[in-house]
Amino acid sequence: NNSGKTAQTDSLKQDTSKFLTQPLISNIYTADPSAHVFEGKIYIYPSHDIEAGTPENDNGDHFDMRDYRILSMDSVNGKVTDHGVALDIKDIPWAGRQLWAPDAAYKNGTYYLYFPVKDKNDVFRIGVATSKTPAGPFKAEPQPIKGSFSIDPAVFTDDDGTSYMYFGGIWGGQLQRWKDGKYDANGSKTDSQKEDEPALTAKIAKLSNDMLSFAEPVKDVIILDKEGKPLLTKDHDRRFFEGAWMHKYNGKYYFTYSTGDTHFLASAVSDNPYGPFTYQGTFMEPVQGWTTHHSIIEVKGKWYIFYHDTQLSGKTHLRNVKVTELTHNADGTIGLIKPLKK
Ligand code: FUB
Repeated sequence: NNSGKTAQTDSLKQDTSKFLTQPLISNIYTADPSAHVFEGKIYIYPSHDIEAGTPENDNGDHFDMRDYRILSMDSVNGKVTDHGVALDIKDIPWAGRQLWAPDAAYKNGTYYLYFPVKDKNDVFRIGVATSKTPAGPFKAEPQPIKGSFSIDPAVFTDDDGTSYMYFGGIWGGQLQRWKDGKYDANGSKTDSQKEDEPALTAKIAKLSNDMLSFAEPVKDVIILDKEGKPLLTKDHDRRFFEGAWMHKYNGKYYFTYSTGDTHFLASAVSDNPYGPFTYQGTFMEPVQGWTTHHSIIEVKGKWYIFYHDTQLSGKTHLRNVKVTELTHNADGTIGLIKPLKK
């Protein structure tokens, strides 16, 4: 989420009847909710939005978050517990600024918190921290994950126990500045500049058995249209922007993501976790706020999407997390969600 632009819908702030759902908590601002069922409860790993006083710009500098707080619920409509600070930026040795959208995973008695933060050279990298309990506190590894870059890690563990990290985000997420494994500080601030060529892609890498490093070189997550052609840079309604998530339903891999400046959540499907994925369509219309960022989980046989908007503040950088049910249609697409009542 990188723009100073304010969505038209911001005028709806505070009018609760206009919203499909209500914020899960209102004592703090939260965004980018990555939800998981751990130890029989729903745990939510969000960004913790604050009024840092950092001026707004197209790089998203106003998203100047400094710690993570983890939430949990016994059930989807149950009471929400705020577990307090799980990781503070001052305890991440290599961090510079901006703790953005995290995710979490569990393996062999350890919980892993994955997080993007700019290093001391102002380049986004992805770090990992560990804990014996899902709500932390988490202890950060001394260095970022080797070979990691950009933002928005989403870790998916397949039925065979293999874990993969999907990641990346363009514009303020810096993905467009990485070519051939090197960062170009003078590169584009937005998309690739080649409008008629394949769009920039999210990235994927299998994780090592100890979940602390990439087990293979980073690969592209290709999204094809129904004719089998890659989505193009100029196709802002459909191309990947940020906020990847993976879920498996009926044996198919659903890669879901935000289209950023066009404000949609979109899905693409494959028989393989690496893709290529075939674009299916938009499954969530724009929220109040610049964009949303989501996760999808199954709880007791029903599917839910966790997402955010700016209902409580009306301000782009002070968001609140929400949840609503998600459905899979008989044709394999995801049912369209309208977060604002018209
Ligand atoms: O919260 C900061 C950034 O905004 C996230 O990393 C993006 O996905 C967007 O939600």
